[in-house]
Amino acid sequence: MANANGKAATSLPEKISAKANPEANEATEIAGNIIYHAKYSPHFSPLKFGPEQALYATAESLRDRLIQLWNETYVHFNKVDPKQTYYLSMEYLQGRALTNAIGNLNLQGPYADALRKLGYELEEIAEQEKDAALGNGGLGRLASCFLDSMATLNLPAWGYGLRYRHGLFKQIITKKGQEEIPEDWLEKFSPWEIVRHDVVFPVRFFGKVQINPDGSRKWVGGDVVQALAYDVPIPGYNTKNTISLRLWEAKARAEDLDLFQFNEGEYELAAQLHSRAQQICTVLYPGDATENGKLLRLKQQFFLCSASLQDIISRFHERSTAEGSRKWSDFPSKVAVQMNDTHPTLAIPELMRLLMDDNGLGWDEAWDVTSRTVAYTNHTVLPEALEKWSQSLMWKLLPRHMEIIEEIDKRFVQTIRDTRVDLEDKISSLSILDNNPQKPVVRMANLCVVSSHTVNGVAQLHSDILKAELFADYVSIWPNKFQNKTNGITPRRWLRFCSPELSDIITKWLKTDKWITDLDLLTGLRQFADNEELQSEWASAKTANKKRLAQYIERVTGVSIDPTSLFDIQVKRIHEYKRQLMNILGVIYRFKKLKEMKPEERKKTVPRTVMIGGKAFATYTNAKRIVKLVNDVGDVVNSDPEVNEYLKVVFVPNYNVTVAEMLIPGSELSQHISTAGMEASGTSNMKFALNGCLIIGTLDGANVEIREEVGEENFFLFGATADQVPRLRKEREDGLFKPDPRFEEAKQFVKSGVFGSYDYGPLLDSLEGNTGFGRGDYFLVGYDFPSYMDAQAKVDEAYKDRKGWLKMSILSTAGSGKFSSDRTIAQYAKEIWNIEACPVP
Ligand code: NBG
Repeated sequence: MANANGKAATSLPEKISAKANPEANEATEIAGNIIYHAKYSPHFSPLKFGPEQALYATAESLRDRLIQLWNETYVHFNKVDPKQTYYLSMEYLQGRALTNAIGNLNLQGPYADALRKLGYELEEIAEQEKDAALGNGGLGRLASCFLDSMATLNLPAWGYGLRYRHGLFKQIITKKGQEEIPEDWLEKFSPWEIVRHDVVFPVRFFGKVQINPDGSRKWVGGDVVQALAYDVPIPGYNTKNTISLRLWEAKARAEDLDLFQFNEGEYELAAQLHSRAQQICTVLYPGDATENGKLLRLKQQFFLCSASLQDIISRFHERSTAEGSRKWSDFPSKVAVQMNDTHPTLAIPELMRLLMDDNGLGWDEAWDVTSRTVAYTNHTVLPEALEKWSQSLMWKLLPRHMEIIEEIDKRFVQTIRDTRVDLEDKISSLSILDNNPQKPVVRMANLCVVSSHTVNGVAQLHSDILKAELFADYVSIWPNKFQNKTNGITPRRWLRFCSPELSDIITKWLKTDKWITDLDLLTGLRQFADNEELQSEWASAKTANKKRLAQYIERVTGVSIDPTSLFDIQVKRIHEYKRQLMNILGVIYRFKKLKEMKPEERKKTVPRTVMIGGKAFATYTNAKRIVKLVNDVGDVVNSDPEVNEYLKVVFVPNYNVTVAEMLIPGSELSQHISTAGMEASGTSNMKFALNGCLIIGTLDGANVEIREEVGEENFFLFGATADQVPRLRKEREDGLFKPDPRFEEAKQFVKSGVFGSYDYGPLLDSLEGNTGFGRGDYFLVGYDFPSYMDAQAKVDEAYKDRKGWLKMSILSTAGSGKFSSDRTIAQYAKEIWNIEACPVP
């Protein structure tokens, strides 16, 4: 590795002396503090100071400062004792932390200079960091954006999650298509987490319910594992407030090792509980096809809920002793628990249990406290994603909780019978327990709705659909329980830090950088949308980002792409409802037409680079086939000398937060083309729009609101609307669907074998026939294809008008203010949590 002077920087520079200085602000001091950590918080043997050693030492120097702010925040919250929010989520997609921390603390300049003194560029060091990928997709990244906003808005709030040893799998692409390999963020260690050895709670599994002489009940026996807290600091932007993401790790105690058995040579048996504890946090989303897999997932969910609630209650108690006894009825005015989807639903019966069995509250009192404390966010209407747990599994793992759930259900059903005779025939769908003898299950979403004071969807359309369909009957019982909170994204990570070039231009034209925390100010760009000077600066920032992206693509895929071509990107989890298949069929059609053209005709077309990226769930076969198809199409198109000047197709491997930070700033067109009504919100659509990227999309999720904000003339709309979808599916069933010839041509082309010998039959079959599981084009690819292709033709036309395109791009950024997660979180704080800012003085 060469340093700034082109010399190898593998040892510590001797000119700068090691000096502990947690408050260092200035480059030389910071460099001294970095060296101090390299020397005295060693993780490597002493001689070498390569980029990796530099990363850890730099992170630790920054952590010094974060710890200070963090402690101040903790002390301040403790003193003021405000109501606090606890965000419970099985997923966080934090990505890298270094650039974000330096940026939020506004120390870019000094850190860059300090590292240069040590022979390194900041970017080079930042690139050494591994993503913390403790999540799947949008839901996990949303949680991370929310933490950034909570800290920035000085809200008293905590994130709670699990410390998975292996985050979301790494995707590699081989001849066979996608392969998964374990993720390794903790292979060495994470410099950001701090273990709190004093924060440990027992969490029980299995066992039985003991009935005491006074009639009270107690959960006893079974396995007890320990939940140990690892805290990750979440610095706010431009504020002292630094909050915590508390991740639980599962452990067994020393005394749980059976020494006798061990000495008998029965090693596995002796360490049984240790190994069962260890399984809990080994991976994110262990496969749940088997009974064992289901059990492990349920354990994970309960582990998160139980540890977090014990922690929350102990914080509530801490104050009790300080002030004399605190009343339980005050709990909801000190604590707001937000459940990120149904994964943390067990928080409900666990809070009930802790209140009743451990703290002696009666049912009514416990129910009042619980239902005033918890709120639930729904993130999907897809039936397969609405969790239903087998009752027998639940009785086995959580016998006391099942009693409580039964009681909640019984009381709820009774109230309906007593007060709403009109709903009598709806009871079987409204109840929490589905007692279908074939497969008795607990419907987690129903438990959430019945128990929460507030339920929200994540975009206006989605919230409307929840109220009109999924939860319609509940709305008639509790008309005021349902809200909308349109998702948002943090403008720090998703514009300021990932595209410093564009950010500087925005700051220059708005004459302020206040937009970073007040994103609505971006509307101030509208007045300059036609300004040639701004347009030319805008274009040069885009070009720089496109070049950077092109280098990245070449490095990871070997494909060289032309930075002057239109960069068209679709990145998200691979799912049939997101319709990557429609995208690639469109590309296939374009390729075929280009092949048929004469060279001079081709020259008149708009050169395009289509990039598609995303992970397919390991057992989702059709999604994996789509990945394979995109790769096969890329191989053929990119090596076709007649066409590859005009079209390139790249599958971007291992899509994650860091890859997104590279792709989004370099994008010009992005595709958000889900079947209307199926994408609850989408959040990458907001990131692209914020970065001046135009959207081709359906009227789905947050697209609807993005289009409203950026202006319909700046959005390439196509496709059926959500309210048409049921009728279209019906028409298809009735054999009334007439496919567009372009659609047939594209499919036929794949079947002809141009893209290789892989059997795409089963994938293409999903588009054929009129009914049947996995057939009949449930996602309406065929129906929407013609309007999609027409919209793509409009994109090409629009791109030819350079000025027109730049204007649209500027207007897109200018209209993205609404999608700041600061706005979203401010609404949650006011309208759901009832909490207020608590800034550290
Ligand atoms: C996802 C939706 C997205 C949405 C994110 C964040 C789940 C269950 N849902 O559309 O599919 O943007 O949640 O709300 O992951």
